[in-house]
Amino acid sequence: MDRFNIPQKWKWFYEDRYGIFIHWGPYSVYGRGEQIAFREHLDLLEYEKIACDWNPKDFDAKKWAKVAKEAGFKYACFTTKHHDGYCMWDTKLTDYSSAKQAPKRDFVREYVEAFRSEGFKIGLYYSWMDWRIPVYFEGPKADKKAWESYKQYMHGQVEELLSNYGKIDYFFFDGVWPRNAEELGSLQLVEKMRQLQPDIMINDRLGYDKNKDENTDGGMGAGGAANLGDFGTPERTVVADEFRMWESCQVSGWRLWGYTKGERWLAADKLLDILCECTSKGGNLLLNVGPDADGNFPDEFMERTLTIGAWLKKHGEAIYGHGSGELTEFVTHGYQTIKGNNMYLIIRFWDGEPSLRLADILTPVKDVTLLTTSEKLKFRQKDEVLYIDGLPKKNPAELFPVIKIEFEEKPETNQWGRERLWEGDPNRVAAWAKQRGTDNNVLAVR
Ligand code: FHN
Repeated sequence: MDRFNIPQKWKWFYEDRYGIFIHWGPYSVYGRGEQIAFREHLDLLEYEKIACDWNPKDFDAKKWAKVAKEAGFKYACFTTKHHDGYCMWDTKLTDYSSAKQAPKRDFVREYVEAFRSEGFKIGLYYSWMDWRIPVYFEGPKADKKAWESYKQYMHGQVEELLSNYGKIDYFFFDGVWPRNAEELGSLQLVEKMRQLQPDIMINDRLGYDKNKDENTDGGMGAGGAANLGDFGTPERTVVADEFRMWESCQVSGWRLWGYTKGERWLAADKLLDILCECTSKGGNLLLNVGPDADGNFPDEFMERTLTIGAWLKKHGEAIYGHGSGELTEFVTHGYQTIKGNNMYLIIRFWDGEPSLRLADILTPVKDVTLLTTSEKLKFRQKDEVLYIDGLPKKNPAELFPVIKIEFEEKPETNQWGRERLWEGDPNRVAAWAKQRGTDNNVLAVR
């Protein structure tokens, strides 16, 4: 049973689990991330010249889509316009676009068609913020006319993106700071978006609540609002949203989202660890890549994500299609994920012991398999503890081996299993301690 009451039209998001985030634009020419203009306080006219001359020679969205599919991604999100204001589609509302400048191409159309043809759900990213527009930062009070004109520009561009590119499944707003939902007119825009794309999912970066003036951003004004949007967007962190679906967006390098020359990279096992942590907590991972100025995915990104793709080919049932996260405490071995009557033990640390002990399991077990090798494993249950025997000494997987436990029915745990460390009723810890006694000297018979 899903933790949230998810409408059928959005089940794909909850079950696909793993998306590719593509940050690409003229900033890739500099090779120091997507925020270079702001972070290095560049002259915006100089930046604009570089941006207008930018003309990637290798960009091939079909190639991107094939790599992403092989890597096990199930949906994609592409930056149509980042904070620099450069538009990656044939917008009628400005000439600062890939269609009107050097490339003379509609990159959004090429991305949508290529990824849709490979079976991906299609996401578009759009930044409210545009560093070229002073009134975005001065706000409506400073110049009502200029504000209204920019608001119409933003709304008009989102309507273009949702009218001219077929079915769009998912929309990722970004760059809210310092505006609020009322100023952005985001709720009115959401209504229009749902008319244009009735099944679309829209994220939470719709503006701060002007009453709370909450600044819940994950960085340069993400503006994730707790009470707006169809899904939460914890950034660079894995924090389960209590009341709605959520997706953690993460960089695959150490820091920046846009292409970075000389980038340091997170290792494949660390990236897989983040994916498993998201799934075990009942959420998604949107993992980022910043293609270079010519439109190539960095080799280091492909190497790591194709390794994860190979792992997913064998172990994907432990990640895709899940309705809930871990049942009991498993941090000393790795992660648990649950799907129907099955529990998957994703083992981060292979200790080489012949048996694995899993406490607080109430439901009878039918079968246990080492998914990595498909070999059946012996098991026994006694006093709410499951013992799995016959484990190989050497780690059977290049990354994380997985043990699949098939229960007679949906697995259940007891009170201890339901509560988490240092939370809940401290008396449960006291009751556990009393089982030993109260004397602070050694009581164990040896
Ligand atoms: O400022 C942006 C940043 O460049 C990047 O696009 C991330 C991705 O979620 N969002 C903002 C920082 O929160």
